[in-house]
Amino acid sequence: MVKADFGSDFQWGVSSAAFQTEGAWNIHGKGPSIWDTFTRRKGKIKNGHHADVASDFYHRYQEDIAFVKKLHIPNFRFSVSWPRILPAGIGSPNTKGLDFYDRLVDCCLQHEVDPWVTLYHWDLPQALQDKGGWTNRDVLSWMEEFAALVAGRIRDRVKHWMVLNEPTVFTGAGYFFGVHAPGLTGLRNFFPAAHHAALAMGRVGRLLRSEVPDAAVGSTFSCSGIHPATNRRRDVEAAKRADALINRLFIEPVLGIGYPVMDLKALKGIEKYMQAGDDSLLPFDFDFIGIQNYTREVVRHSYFVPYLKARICSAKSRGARPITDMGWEVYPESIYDMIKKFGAYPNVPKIYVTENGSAFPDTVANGEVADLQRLKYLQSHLAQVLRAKQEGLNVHGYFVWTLTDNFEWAEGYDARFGLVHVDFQTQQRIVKASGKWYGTFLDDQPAT
Ligand code: GCO
Repeated sequence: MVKADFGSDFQWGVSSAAFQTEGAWNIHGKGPSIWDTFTRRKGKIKNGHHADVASDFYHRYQEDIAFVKKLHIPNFRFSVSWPRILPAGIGSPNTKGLDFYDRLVDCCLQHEVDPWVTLYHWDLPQALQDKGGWTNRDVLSWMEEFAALVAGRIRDRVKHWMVLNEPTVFTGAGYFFGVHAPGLTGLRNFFPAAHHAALAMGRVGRLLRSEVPDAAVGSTFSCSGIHPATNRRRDVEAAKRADALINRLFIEPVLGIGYPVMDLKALKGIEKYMQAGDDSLLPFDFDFIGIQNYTREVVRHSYFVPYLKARICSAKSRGARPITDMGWEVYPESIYDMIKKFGAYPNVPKIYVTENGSAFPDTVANGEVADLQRLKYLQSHLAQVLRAKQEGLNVHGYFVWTLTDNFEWAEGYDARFGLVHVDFQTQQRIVKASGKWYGTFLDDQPAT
């Protein structure tokens, strides 16, 4: 497998997110985000880790973008910290925050790296959470204000925009299970948060299209192949319900199909939060869809799980091998299946894999990190992307998650996903074997 197999217009990249990397949580006028609050709550993050410093990208972005260049990666996806540029969520902008993204975009371009921007990668301003956050329909106008401010500053140089990162995860983990910020639980939080997130994609998508006329506008969706544990009917039905929740809940309203209520009856509860006319506000003709895949899930019927009546069988309990540091089974066919699944919807113009990667325990020996499991993971997943491409499926790009080791949400710093190793004591960076491999793979002029 060589880069040329994917065609010359295939987009290659690496993805990152503000809260996981920037640190600088309270300097130069930044306001607190829901994650700053959440990481301070006892027992919420493994080992009591927080992201006050993280991988210090706010101060080290030049060094990190130099790695992107050195590894011949042509596209860098990052997110904008909303509370860094609007400390109170709305109202007066923080010039120093905007200046940071201005410098970051320029730094990318100086290195001939194309910047791809995610607007919302989960770090809502705490001031807005105090008003209900995603459960408050006003979030739509708050987010428009944020998006217009970002667009106004960098639209002349940024052509790829993503509205939300993984709405299923931030509404599910943050507003139903309470394991991510803001730590809320229950359907009375989840349903309004989910509906407003679904509406935000179209609302902000339309705004970006008018503010940035030549923009490619997208949004990113988490997805996993869902397999029934057995072919007994009740497990097959359970897998269908899990698929509706995990893979279909957000893409289908955006594509004009509506919420997948037929296959997950409990979703009917979302209708309580719908207003007249919402049916026509949900769909938006995105220029591209970002899909983010890491693993598959095996699902079994369960009477004990309310609403869903299904449970995920952990990779460990199934004896699956290999398993990553996140407890996820390595199952490369899943990425092919997801490209096929999302590509089968009508009106999906282009799919980019905007995240794929793995966490494994890394060791530094003689200044090197021989992360062969991660390397193999990337190669085996790319082979499946190529398979999809060669079958004529609609996939046009692939981004590795992620550039440097960083703050992995509730897992803290234990789960390392980077192509570049970070010593969180010294902030010293070492390119891992996987990073070197990706760099060689992408090099157009390999040394002979
Ligand atoms: C996600 C996020 C990333 C995670 C990655 C690994 O999309 O879940 O975009 O922030 O770090 O997925 O879990």
